[in-house]
Amino acid sequence: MDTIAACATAAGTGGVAIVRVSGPDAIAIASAVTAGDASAWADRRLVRARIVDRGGRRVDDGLAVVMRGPRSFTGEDVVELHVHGGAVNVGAVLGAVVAAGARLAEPGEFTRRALEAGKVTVAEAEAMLAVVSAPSARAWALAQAQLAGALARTVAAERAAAAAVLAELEARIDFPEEGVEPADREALGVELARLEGAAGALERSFVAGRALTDGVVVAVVGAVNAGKSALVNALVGAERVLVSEEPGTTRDYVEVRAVWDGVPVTLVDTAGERDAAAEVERRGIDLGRERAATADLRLRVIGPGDELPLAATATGELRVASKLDLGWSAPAGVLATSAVTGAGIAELRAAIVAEAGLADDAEAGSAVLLTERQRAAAAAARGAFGAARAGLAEDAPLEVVAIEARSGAAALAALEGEQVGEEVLDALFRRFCIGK
Ligand SMILES: Nc1nc2c(ncn2[C@@H]2O[C@H](COP(=O)(O)OP(=O)(O)OP(=O)(O)O)[C@@H](O)[C@H]2O)c(=O)[nH]1
Ligand SMILES: [Mg+2]
Repeated sequence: MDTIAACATAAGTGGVAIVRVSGPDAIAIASAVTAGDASAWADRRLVRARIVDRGGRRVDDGLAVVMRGPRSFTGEDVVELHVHGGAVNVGAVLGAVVAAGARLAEPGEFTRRALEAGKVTVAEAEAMLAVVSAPSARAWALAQAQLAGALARTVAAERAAAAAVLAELEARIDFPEEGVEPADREALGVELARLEGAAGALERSFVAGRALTDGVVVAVVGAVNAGKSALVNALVGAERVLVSEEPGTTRDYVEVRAVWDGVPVTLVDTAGERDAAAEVERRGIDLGRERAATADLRLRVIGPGDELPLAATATGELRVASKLDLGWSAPAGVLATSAVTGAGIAELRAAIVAEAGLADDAEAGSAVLLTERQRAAAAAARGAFGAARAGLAEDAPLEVVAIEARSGAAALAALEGEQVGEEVLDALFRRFCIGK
């Protein structure tokens, strides 16, 4: 194992920066760059340190601390150099550390070593990433709750329940002469159904987890002149996109960001739809359609005189009537708004947040999935427990039921990050910053 180094604090100008070093040579490297004997430093005690290059010339001065493995974040010997901030100064300190034998770390490599040392689970690493990249206080609180064990406790409880069911099933398989009493069969079925439901609830929690960490993309669509751009401006409370009585004002789609109730929202204002559009406008309409197709939600704006689209409740579509102040009556069941008077705008924001699965702060303190990887594992667990439950109900051989229950338990283990492949880890740690 080689020794890695990176700046653990954000790049740029700052009072203090922390250069982190981890690996078997960390203490020797600390000795070299401080012209001292780091092996004599007490564990986890800051010491004054002058940073020098190989020729003994002063680079910077600050503080240093050694955290000996295995009682460290990575489980290896770790040294932190607290030096002056600033990209050039940090670069010079890192240069001295590398000259003394360290290699620059890859993004997330410290956390990856912590994972390999069994210090954190994959799910915890994912929660750490969500903490450092939280776009709002609400997203941060959610991520901190998972890091503090909200998800781990739930998963541990369900894994224990799954193990108990499996033990029951296996006992029946090993001693078939004892048979399975109908009452036992029913109790096992109830427990498998409960596990299926618990895994399903975890799977669904990702709607909120994703909306809070990644945000939601809302495409604003409708006929030309429906008032889409005016509505976007009203929603964000600022004049961000062009509004005019000229049909076909918006051509390229425009993305406008906002945070409502802690939910990062990207509004995509698109070119209005009309048949008689010239070539450039046509292209703009197509680009808007393509963007809208990948949005989490489409806001269909219906102005006075616009046809009410037939697809009344297309999933992922919210219908809004505009220009309420003109005295027309909006179609039934459609939220009515006015960009001019502001009527219905707050309700529309709330409806968008609710559509994203975050109507109230029900997620607070509970187990919430933060990544697609976790969601897929929860879905696999739900499917497997469901298959086991169905198998039991249909009098399938207990071996078959046990195979499904076992794969449900394995999916719960995978949710926390046991037995996940290298590609999964590569993809995860690529999203980390260097120094984490
Ligand atoms: N009275 C009233 N007029 C509005 C309202 N919203 C928009 N308008 C007017 O309707 C016209 C079209 O508004 P836009 O927001 O540009 O409409 P759009 O749907 O973005 O139009 P395109 O970009 O051309 O597709 C403008 O003259 C606006 O001033 C409203 O709530 N009340
Ligand atoms: Mg427009």
